[in-house]
Amino acid sequence: MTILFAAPDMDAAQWRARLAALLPNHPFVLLGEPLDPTSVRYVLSWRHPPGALNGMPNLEVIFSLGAGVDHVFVDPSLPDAAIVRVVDPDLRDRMSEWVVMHALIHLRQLRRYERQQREKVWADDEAQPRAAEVQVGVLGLGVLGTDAATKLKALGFKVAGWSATHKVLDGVDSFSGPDGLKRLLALTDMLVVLLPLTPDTRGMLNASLSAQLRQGGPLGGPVLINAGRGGLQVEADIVAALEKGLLEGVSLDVFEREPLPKNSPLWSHPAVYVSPHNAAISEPGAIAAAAARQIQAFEQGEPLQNVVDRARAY
Ligand code: NDP
Ligand code: OXD
Repeated sequence: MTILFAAPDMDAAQWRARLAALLPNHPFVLLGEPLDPTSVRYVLSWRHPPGALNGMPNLEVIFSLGAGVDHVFVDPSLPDAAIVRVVDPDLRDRMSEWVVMHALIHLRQLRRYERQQREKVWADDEAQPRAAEVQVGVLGLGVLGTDAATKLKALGFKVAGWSATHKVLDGVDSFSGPDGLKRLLALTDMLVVLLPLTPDTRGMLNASLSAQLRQGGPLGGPVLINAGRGGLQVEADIVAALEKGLLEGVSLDVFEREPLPKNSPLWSHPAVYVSPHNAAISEPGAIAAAAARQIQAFEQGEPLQNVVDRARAY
């Protein structure tokens, strides 16, 4: 019944203390510590080194310590265990706060008014579009995208979404498939991206996508807001689209390389907002408690929740 902690970037001591309190009868071992591989039944993983989970014949569940599981699938020799991801109301709400904040920043031209304040300029002649004039397109209508779409709708934005399967959401138009994506992009003034990183979605925020967004529009041009994963975007294409005027503004929480390299033009571009992959921090106490609850339920014969579909990779 050993729990193996395979998250080299995280504070192992804190996790050990949490799990010892929650599941005192389950030995907690760190990757690299002496271990009987046949005793490992559960793994807590955040970016575990590829191959590190091999040779554990009784491993049943890999708990991702984040909502995204692309870091798990990086391992080409992933053992055949269930993969469970984080679904947490606190994380969901924080993500929607970040999305709503950036939608409003672009709608209300925050950067312009910050500049005016710095320069002590009193100028109120700029047009102020209403949220109801702005069409938001949300890529990914899962746990996070659905909540963000609903909250943007409540603020008055026109909202549509795109997902692998068709959705029925009050007041939110649903698109799916490649043709649905084209149709959504052609309508969209503000693109919010809450997709997982999979072989199908990698690199899709590229030059071709920017060129398909509705040009002009109430914000003067389309805005891109991505908090899904950096691997979804081609940063050179995003910078080029800004230079060509195909994008008017950009907010990014995630990057091709993290930390974002100091020489990235995104840091200082006047139309770009950068945040350090903290749109929605997973609260470790809540995640540990959820994993412990799942382990207890699983051991009483109940099915696991939030299991990842390996074929879809999310
Ligand atoms: P979900 O699995 O609940 O939702 C994923 C959504 O993406 C679903 O609507 C799914 O469609 C859709 N989707 C997946 N692949 C495709 C595709 N090829 N074409 C069209 N739609 C697709 O995930 P969450 O909402 O919980 O999280 C989304 C992502 O957010 C995570 O994977 C993670 O990368 C990121 N994240 C970022 C954080 C941050 O701090 N920046 C924090 C937490 C998560 P369908 O519903 O039809 O299956
Ligand atoms: C993530 C998370 O997947 O923090 O980025 O949960």
